[in-house]
Amino acid sequence: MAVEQHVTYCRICEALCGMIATVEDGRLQSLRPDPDNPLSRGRACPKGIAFSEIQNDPDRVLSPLRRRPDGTFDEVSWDEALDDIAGRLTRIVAEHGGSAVGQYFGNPIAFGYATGLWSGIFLTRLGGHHQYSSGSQDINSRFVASKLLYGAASQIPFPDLPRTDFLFMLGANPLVSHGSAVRTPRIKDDLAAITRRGGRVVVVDPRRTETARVYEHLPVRPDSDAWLLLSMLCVIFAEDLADTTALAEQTTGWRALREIVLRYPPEDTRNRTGVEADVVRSLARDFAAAPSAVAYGRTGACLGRHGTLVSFLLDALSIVTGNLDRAGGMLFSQAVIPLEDMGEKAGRLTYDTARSRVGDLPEVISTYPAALIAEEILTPGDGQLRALFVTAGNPVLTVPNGPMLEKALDELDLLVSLDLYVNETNRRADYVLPAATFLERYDVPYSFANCSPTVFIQAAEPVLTPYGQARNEWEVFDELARRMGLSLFATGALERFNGVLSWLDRRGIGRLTPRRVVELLMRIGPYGDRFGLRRKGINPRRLRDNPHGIVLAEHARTGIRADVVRQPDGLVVLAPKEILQEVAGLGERHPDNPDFPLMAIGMREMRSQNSWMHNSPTLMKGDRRHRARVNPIDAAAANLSDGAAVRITSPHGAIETEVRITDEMAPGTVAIPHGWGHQGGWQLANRSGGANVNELTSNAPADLERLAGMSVLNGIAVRIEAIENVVSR
Ligand SMILES: Nc1nc2c(c(=O)[nH]1)N[C@H]1C(S)=C(S)[C@@H](COP(=O)(O)OP(=O)(O)OC[C@H]3O[C@@H](n4cnc5c(=O)[nH]c(N)nc54)[C@H](O)[C@@H]3O)O[C@H]1N2
Ligand SMILES: Nc1nc2c(c(=O)[nH]1)N[C@H]1C(S)=C(S)[C@@H](COP(=O)(O)OP(=O)(O)OC[C@H]3O[C@@H](n4cnc5c(=O)[nH]c(N)nc54)[C@H](O)[C@@H]3O)O[C@H]1N2
Ligand code: SF4
Ligand SMILES: [Mo]
Repeated sequence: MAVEQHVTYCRICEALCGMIATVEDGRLQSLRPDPDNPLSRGRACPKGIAFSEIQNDPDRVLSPLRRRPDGTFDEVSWDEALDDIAGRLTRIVAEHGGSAVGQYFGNPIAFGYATGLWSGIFLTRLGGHHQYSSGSQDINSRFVASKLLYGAASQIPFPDLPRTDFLFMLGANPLVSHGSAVRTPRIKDDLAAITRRGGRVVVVDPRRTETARVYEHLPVRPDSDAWLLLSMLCVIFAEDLADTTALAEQTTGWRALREIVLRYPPEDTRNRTGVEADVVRSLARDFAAAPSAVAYGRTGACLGRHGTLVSFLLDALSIVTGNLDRAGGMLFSQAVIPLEDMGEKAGRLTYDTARSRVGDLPEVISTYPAALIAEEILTPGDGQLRALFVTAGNPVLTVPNGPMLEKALDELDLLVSLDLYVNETNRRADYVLPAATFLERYDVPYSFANCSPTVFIQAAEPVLTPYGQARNEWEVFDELARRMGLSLFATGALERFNGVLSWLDRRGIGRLTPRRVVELLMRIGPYGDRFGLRRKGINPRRLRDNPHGIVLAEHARTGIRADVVRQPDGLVVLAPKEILQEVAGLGERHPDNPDFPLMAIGMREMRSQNSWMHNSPTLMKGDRRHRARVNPIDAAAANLSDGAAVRITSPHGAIETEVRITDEMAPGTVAIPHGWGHQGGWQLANRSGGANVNELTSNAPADLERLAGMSVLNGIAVRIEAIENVVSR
């Protein structure tokens, strides 16, 4: 028997930990952490190790499935599936135009280089505009803040963790999430090192999280961060703690920002945030006085009613204190593979160049809020959505108002999904097409991998031949185009993507594959070998010879603001009109309602990954159940005991689940994990119970965050009641 060891890396979350795969006769035996990966150095989390159970899952979809009228699936050949899909798409486009076709791509797309690229080109080639992603439930508010500040939506500045003296962390729980929009696989060590060298880590969170427990916890009312940050900035300006030299050199509009924030002294925002004024004052002073400091936020910053504003103000805090673009502060992300740079240069990473048909919300990098999909399907008229691809996503569980979306999907003329499983979304699909796992494909990371304090690159060859009939997603889109008689690279299709592909195409480099594209970009990028002109530069061969990855620079570059900011004179814009308006409208939509006295927020669990790892026996071992976390005071008020079955009701829906009573929650606040309540082809997940928290959230256009069209998933008004006849176990 041939037993092989392959060096690879995990692509479940942004840490991208190095892994060693043991393969025997073409089957994966196990995964273990790679001790020789320079960044993760032998660390991985339980999900990474347990991915072997996803790879080998008997419930995995391994051949194309076609849905019968009774809702069950038949296995069909790729040819049958692709011919039928191509034929139906051709008819839909002929009858209704390309604008009737759309796609939703989910979170796992961010961890491969090819799928997003090719599926996007395919949709553009058809003339489709209905582009949606998990981003509107995750990070689009961050992109918009970056567009407003730096003129570049893809510019995601990140904390220089190895060198900072003060990390102000708001709405992130990296000891569980392993870091998002900052790539540091050993984030536990990185945080510990900050306090070890005498620095501080302050965690602003309504819940005393796993991270908050280890560091300084500042509890805050859900969805009140905008007021907290305005007050911190107010103190910094009012007490002359701002670094006006840096402001004059790096920014425009800071005086206008100062004027606005001076209206929010901490004494006035206390009722909103629940944070005492003297606490805000000393925090602001300490942050400004620290030798270096950085403010960082993630989903807890992005998913409230003012997600774009909060992301903006977090950056402003670092900038105003002179901590932008310097060691220990907030660093600009910089690509090794400059795909986004090309997009920025070509002006393709747009914001608000168009508005949605339903809801009048802005486009963010050519995507619209996924919360609108249901209404876009159900609303007749020009541009009505009639055919949808769902690639690596499960929006019925992850997008607000899952039940409405689920019903709307049935109204589509064609629903096609590429996935590893039959999930709660694609069980409604006409076709479920088996996708290759990350171990079955070549990869090299870009996008979020650019948010790395250490500049690093690693490419991974496939570890396994795809199981069954699984295929790379990009090849499926390539093949569909071929069967529809379309050339993906004819004029027009490239418009959205940037000049680079047409540039490559014009140079006649042969058949364009995504791998060719990234390898070319890598070679002409800032660390590339320029086809031999730069002797130490990287090229595909060097990556192959160094499978554990290559450290390109110990520290990400500083002093690059003028090169990366795409605003006039390379200056950061601190008072864009969108933000001024947003501040002016603060509080207009505060959901005070005596029928719903509690505020629900989200939480992530160590052994879950959004909705899709609940079929792994190892991860589901022990007492794994869906439980809402409730403070003892609120539990007593509702007469709940620990483990009680409860009904949680919001103005938009109701779910039934169980409670865990814990003082890690502040009174008045409830935390509910998302991604539960399964009814797919994953049998263990189905048996594990729980409920879909997105039955409580709203998809009404008026309820979405205004600047980025973000789903509001935190700060949901709810009430909680015991269910007398306890649900059977
Ligand atoms: N209430 C609430 N809702 C939330 C959140 C929250 O905090 N609260 N968080 C939001 C966030 S941050 C996110 S990112 C979204 C996630 O939203 P989604 O991306 O819609 O959902 P996932 O659960 O990540 O589903 C991923 C799907 O991809 C499949 N998959 C995994 N790997 C691959 C692959 O390599 N190829 C293919 N083709 N398929 C693959 C899985 O089987 C699964 O069906 O959820 C959001 N929803
Ligand atoms: N184990 C595990 N890891 C994951 C995932 C997973 O599902 N499981 N998902 C991955 C994905 S898709 C993402 S996007 C990242 C997310 O990475 P993180 O954002 O670091 O993860 P969360 O645990 O959601 O942290 C958000 C925090 O915000 C807090 N919060 C909620 N509302 C508010 C608020 O109004 N104000 C403030 N200040 N805080 C608030 C929550 O209590 C929570 O602790 O994690 C990734 N990593
Ligand atoms: S933290 Fe876990 S899930 Fe994320 S990349 Fe590392 S091993 Fe994979
Ligand atoms: Mo996410």
